[in-house]
Amino acid sequence: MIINRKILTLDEFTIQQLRQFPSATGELSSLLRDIGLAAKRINVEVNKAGLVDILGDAGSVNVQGEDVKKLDIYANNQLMGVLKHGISCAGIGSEELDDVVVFDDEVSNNSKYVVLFDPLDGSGNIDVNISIGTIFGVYRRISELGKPCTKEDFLQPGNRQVAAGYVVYGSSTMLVYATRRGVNGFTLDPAIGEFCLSHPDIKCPPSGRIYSVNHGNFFQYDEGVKSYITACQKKDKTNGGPYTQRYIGSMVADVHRNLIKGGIFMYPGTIDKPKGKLRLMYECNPFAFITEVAGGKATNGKERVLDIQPTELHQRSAYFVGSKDMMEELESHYKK
Ligand code: AHM
Repeated sequence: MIINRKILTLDEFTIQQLRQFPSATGELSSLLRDIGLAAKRINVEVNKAGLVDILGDAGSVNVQGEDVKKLDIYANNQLMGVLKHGISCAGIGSEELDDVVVFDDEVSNNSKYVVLFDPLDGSGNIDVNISIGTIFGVYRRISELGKPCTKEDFLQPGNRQVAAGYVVYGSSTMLVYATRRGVNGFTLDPAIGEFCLSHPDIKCPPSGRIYSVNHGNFFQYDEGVKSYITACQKKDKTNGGPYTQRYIGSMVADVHRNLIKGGIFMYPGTIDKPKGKLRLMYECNPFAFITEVAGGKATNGKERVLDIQPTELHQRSAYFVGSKDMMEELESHYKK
């Protein structure tokens, strides 16, 4: 009799990982399972977006000065809810909220972690049925256990993340998370409502043939970026011909594709916005962590993203992330 290969669910996988560390408390595994639960709830609403009256602006403007969509608020509340009621999280910071939320109760004050997240990235694409995503970074708090967490717990450089991940709501829904031990991807099986391990030990190919950038801003970019983009277009037959340009405008989907296939994603600063558009704490740091664990690189054009000391929660950063060799070629154009 042939017995089907065992499919590991997210919960089974995190428990197996935990067993390798007899002294581990299970708080991180529990936190990842909480985020998985929120992701499933968000997924249900994202899938209904074309059917129910949930589309459109909620009528408010977030701290970045952008219109807030109803699904953004829903996703934010789901994540906040699971993390507040779980046992692992002392507080959260969200792209949608002006300030951090400290869960000041007995369990939370004794929890080891704080989480920063962008509940629904690429939400401008909801109305047109294009993939969107959730991004999160997990930090061990530096304030004293037993007391409420503090702002300093959140303003840590990305290299202090203990885990980071994202969910892409696409042709299938996937949750990918990284710890320092590796990156693993889980696809949601709608039949059983579980994330199942589908992409074990993801490695970012050292090189690729895809570059992702908003070409409309080309003349606003600095010379290093323009020179690299031109080089991507001028690759000749000896090195496989010009690279392919792919830009969805939904970072989770763009970076996910490049992580799997090999490629580079760029959101450079422009003349008008020298720090670009993307948020260091909610978008850049989690993907920098995931990509580095997978073997790739992430910089702001000058320094490693994970080494930037944040000064404010909502700060922006120019951003380049992807396959190691492609990132190094970009850096050589910057040096020139
Ligand atoms: P959002 O926070 O409004 O969703 O914006 C973030 C998104 C990223 O997912 C994407 O890479 C970028 O904005 C696209 O911006 P642009 O349209 O300027 O190229």
